Amino acid sequence: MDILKEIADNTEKGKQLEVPAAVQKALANGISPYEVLTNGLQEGLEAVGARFKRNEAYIPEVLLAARAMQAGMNILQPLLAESGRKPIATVVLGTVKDDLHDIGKNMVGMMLEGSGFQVVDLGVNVPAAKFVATLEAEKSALLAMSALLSTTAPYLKTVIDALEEKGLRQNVKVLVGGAPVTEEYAIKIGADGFAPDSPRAVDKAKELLNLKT
Ligand code: B1M
Repeated sequence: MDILKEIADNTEKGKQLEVPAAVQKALANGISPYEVLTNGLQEGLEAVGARFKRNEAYIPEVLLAARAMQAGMNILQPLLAESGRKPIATVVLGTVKDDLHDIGKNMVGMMLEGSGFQVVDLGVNVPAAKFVATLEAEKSALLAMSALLSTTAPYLKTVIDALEEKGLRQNVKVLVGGAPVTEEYAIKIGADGFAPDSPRAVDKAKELLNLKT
C-alpha cells in the first residue's frame, strides 16, 4: 500500500502506534514532512470528519483519530521547525475560550515555526485576558487565533475588543482562522487578516508584519 495512504488509513482508524511508525517509514523513504502532514495525517482526519458529518462515526472515533494524528505530528514538529535560527517575530497563538479543537491551530503553529517565527502557543480554551497578558509580556505584535465552532467564532471579536480596551489594538495585528471563519467574517469583526489554511496563515502573518515572503 502507498505509504501516505497507509498513514491516512491508520489515522482514520485512530491507530496511535501504527501512525508514528508509518510516519517514520515515509520520512525514511524521502517523503517531505509537509507532504506527510497534508497528504497523510490530514487526509485521514478529514475522512473520519466526513463520516462524523454523515453520522457514520461517533465522537470517540474522531477523538482517537485526532490523537493518532497528534502522535504523527509530534514526529514532524521538530522537522518542520528549523532550529537554531533567530526568530523573525514572536506570535501568540491559541484557540479561543470554550473551544477545544487544536489540530488546525497546531498545524498553523508548526508552519509558523518552520517559517522562522517564535510561537507562544497558549493551547485551547484561551480567555481574552490570557491572550492580552501574553501579548504584553512577550511584546508580540501578532496574535493568531483559531475558532472551530460557530458558537466560539464570536469570541474572536471579544478578544479584539479586549485588545482595544487595553489600548493594545494599534500595536498588535490580529490573524484569524478556523473552519467557520471566512474572510468576510474576519473583516466584519475587525481582524487584520484571515487565512483558510496553515501555509496561507504563514504568508498572511508575514504580510501583516511587513516581513519578506
Ligand atoms: Co468537533 N466539531 N466538536 N471535535 N470536530 C467539528 C469542528 C464539526 C464541524 C463537526 C461536524 O459537526 N461536522 C462541528 C462544528 C459545527 C459548527 O460549529 N459549525 C464540531 C462539533 C459540533 C463538536 C462538539 C460540539 C461535538 C459534541 O460534543 N457534541 C465538540 C465541541 C468541543 C469543544 O470544543 N468545546 C467537539 C469535539 C471534538 C473532539 C474533541 C472530538 C475533536 C477535537 C480534537 C482536537 O482538536 N484535539 C473534534 C474534531 C476532531 C472535529 C473534526 C472532525 C475535525 C476538526 C479538525 O481537527 N480538522 C471537525 C469536522 C471537520 O472539520 N471535518 C469537527 C482538521 C484541521 C486540520 O482543520 O481545524 O479546520 P481545521 O484547521 C484548518 C483551517 O481551518 C485553518 O488551517 C487548518 C488547515 O491547514 N486554520 C487556520 C485553523 N486555525 C487557523 C488559524 C489561522 C489561519 C488558519 O490563523 C490564526
